[in-house]
Amino acid sequence: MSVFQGAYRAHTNIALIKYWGKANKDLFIPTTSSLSLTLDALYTDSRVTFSSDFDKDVFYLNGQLRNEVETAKISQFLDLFRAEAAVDLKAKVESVNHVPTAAGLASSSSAFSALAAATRSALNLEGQISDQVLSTYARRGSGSATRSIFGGFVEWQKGTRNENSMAVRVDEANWDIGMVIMAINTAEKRVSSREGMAHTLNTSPFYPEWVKQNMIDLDRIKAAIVKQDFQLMGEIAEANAMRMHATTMAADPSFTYFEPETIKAIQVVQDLRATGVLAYYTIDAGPNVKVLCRASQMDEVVAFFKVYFPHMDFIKTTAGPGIQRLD
Ligand code: 2P0
Repeated sequence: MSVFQGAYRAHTNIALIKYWGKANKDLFIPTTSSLSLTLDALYTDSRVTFSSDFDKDVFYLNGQLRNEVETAKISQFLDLFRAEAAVDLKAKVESVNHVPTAAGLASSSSAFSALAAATRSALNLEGQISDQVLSTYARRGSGSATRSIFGGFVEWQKGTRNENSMAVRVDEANWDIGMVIMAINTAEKRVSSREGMAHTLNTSPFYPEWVKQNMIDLDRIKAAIVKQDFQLMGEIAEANAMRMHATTMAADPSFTYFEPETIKAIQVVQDLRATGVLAYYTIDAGPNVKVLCRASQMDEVVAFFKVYFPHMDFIKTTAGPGIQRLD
């Protein structure tokens, strides 16, 4: 009997310059590059065991055996590594999401980067697959997973083909950066990001402008990060998020991820900023608002928000690391 095992942790990331659309659906090549902040408080642990004793792949998430559809996605993902290692063993995948239940955050970024790293380790592929190359594997599970291989600020360079659509480290983000996440609605989203971005790309007349502007935003935010210009970084991130959401509103039929509380939270961030606190919002394919602020001012940000949202759950986090080996 042969048994191979690997276990890794990967942290979730939140994009400051968004990924919103695929140039190649099968390979997950995006229409634009994007840039994110990896977060310390939210992560996935994944353990992969390959054994000649197994006759099919099985997938446990948070201790529960998952259905065939979900397992088939995991199998396809594992096949990329099985091909590279030239092995034909079936696997047991055990993943645990350490995302506070109230977060209501999609965890596909941490899930597929943790799984990619655990599988590389189990099959002893470290010599063939560097961390950067590993990001091209993670990408095939979910686009945002590309960026979770590394910590701090990370760019996903869109590239032109499978081999060069990859993550690149930008900055460790160890300069007083925090994020406060507001759990406005933690229910399953009505339009998945995968469907939402495809529908927007296919029908929104704003989409080509989004692609052009995203390149400008990316160059500007990288310059702001290098200079550690927090205010400029926040302003660009906020504008970029709104530009992404504008494309959805101009889609046909139109849709939005915003809920009434999302708009209210945006206004609270603007009011907070008027008091002199550097705070900027970003919003993904759901109603929850994430506030980019100084780590040293996160308590102040939460206290301000509590006045308007007394029953809301808040998660405070600083920048997180890249993939980490477990055991
Ligand atoms: C991002 N989002 O850059 C953007 C901003 C949501 C809005 O990446 O189809 O789960 O698996 O590649 O990565 C969420 O989409 O989509 C996402 P797939 P994914 O973070």
